[in-house]
Amino acid sequence: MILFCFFCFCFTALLTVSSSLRILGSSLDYNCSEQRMVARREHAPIGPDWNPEHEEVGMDRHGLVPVMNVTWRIKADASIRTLNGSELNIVEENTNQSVCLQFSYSIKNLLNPNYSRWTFSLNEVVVEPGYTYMVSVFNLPQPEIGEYTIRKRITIPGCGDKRIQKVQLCLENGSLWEPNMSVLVNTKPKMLSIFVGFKATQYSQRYQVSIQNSGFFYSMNVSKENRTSLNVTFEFGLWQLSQCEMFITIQPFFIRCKNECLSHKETIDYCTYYPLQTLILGTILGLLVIGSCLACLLWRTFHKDPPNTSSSADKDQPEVFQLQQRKRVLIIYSLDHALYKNIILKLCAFLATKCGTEVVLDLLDSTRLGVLGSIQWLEWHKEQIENSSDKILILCSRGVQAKWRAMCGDKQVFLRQDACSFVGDMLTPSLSLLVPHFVRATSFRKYIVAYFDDVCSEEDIPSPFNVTVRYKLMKQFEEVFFRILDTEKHEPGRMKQIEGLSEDKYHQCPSGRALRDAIQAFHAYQQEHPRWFEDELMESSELEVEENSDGIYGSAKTSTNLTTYCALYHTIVMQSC
Ligand SMILES: *[C@@H]1O[C@H](CO)[C@@H](O)[C@H](O)[C@H]1NC(C)=O
Ligand SMILES: *[C@@H]1O[C@H](CO)[C@@H](O)[C@H](O)[C@H]1NC(C)=O
Ligand SMILES: *[C@@H]1O[C@H](CO)[C@@H](O)[C@H](O)[C@H]1NC(C)=O
Ligand SMILES: *[C@@H]1O[C@H](CO)[C@@H](O)[C@H](O)[C@H]1NC(C)=O
Ligand SMILES: *[C@@H]1O[C@H](CO)[C@@H](O)[C@H](O)[C@H]1NC(C)=O
Ligand SMILES: *[C@@H]1O[C@H](CO)[C@@H](O)[C@H](O)[C@H]1NC(C)=O
Ligand SMILES: *[C@@H]1O[C@H](CO)[C@@H](O)[C@H](O)[C@H]1NC(C)=O
Ligand SMILES: *[C@@H]1O[C@H](CO)[C@@H](O)[C@H](O)[C@H]1NC(C)=O
Ligand SMILES: *[C@@H]1O[C@H](CO)[C@@H](O)[C@H](O)[C@H]1NC(C)=O
Ligand SMILES: *[C@@H]1O[C@H](CO)[C@@H](O)[C@H](O)[C@H]1NC(C)=O
Ligand SMILES: *[C@@H]1O[C@H](CO)[C@@H](O)[C@H](O)[C@H]1NC(C)=O
Ligand SMILES: CC(=O)N[C@H]1CO[C@H](CO)[C@@H](O)[C@@H]1O
Repeated sequence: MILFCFFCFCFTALLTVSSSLRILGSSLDYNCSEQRMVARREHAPIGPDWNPEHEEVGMDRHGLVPVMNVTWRIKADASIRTLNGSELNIVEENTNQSVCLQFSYSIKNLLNPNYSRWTFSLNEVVVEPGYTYMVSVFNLPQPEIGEYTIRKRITIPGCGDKRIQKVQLCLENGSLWEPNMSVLVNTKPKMLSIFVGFKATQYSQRYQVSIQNSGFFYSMNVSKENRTSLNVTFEFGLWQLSQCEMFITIQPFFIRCKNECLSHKETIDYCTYYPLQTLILGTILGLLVIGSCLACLLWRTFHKDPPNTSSSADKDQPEVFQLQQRKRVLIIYSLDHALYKNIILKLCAFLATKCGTEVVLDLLDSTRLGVLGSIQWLEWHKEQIENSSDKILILCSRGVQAKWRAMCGDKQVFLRQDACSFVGDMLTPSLSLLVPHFVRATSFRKYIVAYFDDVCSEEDIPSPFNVTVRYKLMKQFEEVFFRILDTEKHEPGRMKQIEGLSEDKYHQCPSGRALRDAIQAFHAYQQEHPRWFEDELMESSELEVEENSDGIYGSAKTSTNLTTYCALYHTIVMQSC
């Protein structure tokens, strides 16, 4: 027989300060220290033991709070006749809050009428999730010497545990909230809208929904009011996005955890929603048709101030969020050598950290490149740039000149670094896409042609770019940066300067120093290996393997039709000169 010692017992209780550790149904707190009901005796009962089958932790019957039941058994021993009761102590380990109860009873028979051991239980001691309690029980009276106390530690699980997660306290802490977030991505021309829907819970009135990636962070607050599900929609211009991955977070504000509640996160890859663009081919053919009027446009561009395209482009930008726009620059280059690649990467780091410019580089955008493929990737960025004040920086080098000549019918070049790179040669498709665009008067301002004069020379600049300013890096880096900013360095009556970008100062910051070291390293290598470029060229025999693999030469094929364009271009240049 189990005797439930729940409040119907005659026990001695002393009132102390209120605490969260208490016995349900009672407003009393219990403390035995003042009154020892039974003095120590020579003939004392031996200790009790725990009932191993007993579930200790659960909810109270109203489902409001977590509770603990403590159950112990009396050993069927002759000393049972001296038994006068039991004392139970529960101490919370961190705060030493305690409850102590004395139970008074006497037993004549070794076993209860059911022929099993006498069992006592204190039910529904209110406890806190995550707290640890030391529970101890001994029988009364205690022996004169020593003690027969049994002890155990009971750790109450957190709200995540099935046994207690439904208690009010845990619900108010968000333990059962499943937002069941649904995300819908909608692509419109130049726009991306992201719908986030989720289930609200009665215990949190407010929710903060945010979306972010490395470049931006937007958030919206929504109130539940009397709805059961909520939704928010974010809208972006595609130009705002530099990474495929975005993180959506729903932060609830529950009654109990307030600002520290667990948030729910989801990652989306919007690139997978982006429809494939029409192929570059159409663009090129279209441009060839326009080609007949290129000569006069080119001529005009050459002889008057570049037109201001940025003002009209700005209008196209979505105004959903007033985000201060960072200047963005797409870098076109050739992977001539591992050391040259290092220069490019260091330049990107310098542009990003020192100049606050957003850099678009194939090597750093592998996810999107993988999704879109090289042609679509370029086409996409070109479109972005056309519709904004962003710029394209063309870095000329031996490889750029060689590949341009190959496009115009010279010997094909295949560089080792291209073969190693996951995207292959990006320069050839870039040139075939950009050169026709470049010669259009309105696009003139978008292009900045430059080369590192320590490791490249003016001869490395493909002839289409002869008509424009060709900047030497890092000597004229400041001018390049002014071009990126769309500002004139020289204005009537004054000359602007930016601190720390001049040739003798740029390496004073860590990213600038890394860039200078990279340039010097390649320069030194070139001194030692005058035939470095030839060494980087791959023989056609080495290429057999690559021919079959996709990617690299797929794009080269597109460019063969540019040969027509080369011829056309040469005639234009000659006419205009
Ligand atoms: C004795 O045990 C039976 C079955 O286990 C139970 O139904 C009954 O209530 C018990 N008797 C007492 C007095 O507890
Ligand atoms: C028990 O009560 C006495 C007097 O009320 C008090 O001095 C003592 O600190 C209490 N003990 C505990 C463990 O709360
Ligand atoms: C505690 O005892 C009560 C009364 O017998 C019972 O209803 C409840 O389920 C027990 N709780 C646990 C966690 O065993
Ligand atoms: C048990 O305690 C009561 C007082 O509560 C006392 O009268 C009685 O003698 C005690 N019995 C034994 C066996 O100690
Ligand atoms: C709790 O009691 C133990 C032993 O009595 C003591 O060592 C410890 O410092 C106490 N902790 C607090 C928080 O009072
Ligand atoms: C989540 O929502 C979907 C559809 O909106 C529904 O089919 C599913 O059962 C929901 N899941 C949960 C756990 O509510
Ligand atoms: C949303 O609520 C949070 C927390 O109260 C606050 O910090 C933030 O500024 C709010 N955001 C907006 C957009 O109102
Ligand atoms: C709650 O819903 C009722 C209709 O169901 C509507 O009349 C009331 O305005 C709503 N309250 C709030 C605070 O939105
Ligand atoms: C989004 O929430 C609005 C109310 O804020 C509601 O009218 C609309 O139906 C919801 N849309 C969806 C798709 O759930
Ligand atoms: C309530 O939620 C917060 C945040 O998830 C958690 O840190 C805390 O432990 C929870 N409280 C309980 C009692 O589980
Ligand atoms: C472009 O300039 C380079 C060197 O500055 C020169 O060798 C080449 O002939 C020029 N090309 C044209 C088409 O003018
Ligand atoms: C894809 C494409 O348009 N290829 C064309 C390239 O040019 C040759 C002749 O110049 C055409 O036959 C191809 O169709």
